[in-house]
Amino acid sequence: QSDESSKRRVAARALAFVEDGMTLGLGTGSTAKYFVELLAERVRDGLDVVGVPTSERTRAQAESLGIRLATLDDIPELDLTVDGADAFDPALRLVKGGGGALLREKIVASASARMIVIADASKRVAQLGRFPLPVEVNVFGLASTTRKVERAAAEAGAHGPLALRRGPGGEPFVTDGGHLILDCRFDPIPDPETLASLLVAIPGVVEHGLFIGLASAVITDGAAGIEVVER
Ligand code: DER
Repeated sequence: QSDESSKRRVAARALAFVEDGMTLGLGTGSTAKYFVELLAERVRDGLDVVGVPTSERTRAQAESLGIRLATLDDIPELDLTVDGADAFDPALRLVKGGGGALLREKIVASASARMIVIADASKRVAQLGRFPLPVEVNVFGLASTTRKVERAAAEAGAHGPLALRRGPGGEPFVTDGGHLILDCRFDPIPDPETLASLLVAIPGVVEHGLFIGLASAVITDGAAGIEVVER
């Protein structure tokens, strides 16, 4: 299972990829939180970097720690994004979105020359599907979009129940972008590429948590210690 020391170790290892003067995408989640924390220590020691946060909560954390921030409008192309993942497979295909930030995370990752994923051993899977796939949808036409997502998944050989993500009080979870999230228990996901292309063709789907061809490497922490898995 995930443990905090393992998350901190993989976050620390990611710092080795950060060079002075870099523009960085700052990820979201409990592992990325350690990366931002450790990066701030290096900034206090004089490291000169600019960060583009992938969520309001990462922005708040980075700001409070004194990391210089910018937007993708200021810097349309970044050197490196460091972010977590809910699952990664041998081809470094990811499921992301457990923290609800997948849209900005994917926009920032795709604007970066490289994406380094920091993920403890519990995220390593042989096949994607065990972690529910988040699909970010527009609130308009939700029931119709939900049906289309089910049909698209079936066409891609993925089956299972979908659930609207709700907050602690039972209210629908709303993303930084003002959208809703369907958590899709498609287990397994036999053909991620086909599922990804079918999902984005649905008008009410804003984005999905399959990150394919974006991760340059995954830093993970297994029995043999820290391991950098290159694509
Ligand atoms: O929401 C996200 O995509 C996060 O990066 C998530 O995938 C990883 O969060 P964790 O580091 O808290 O497990």
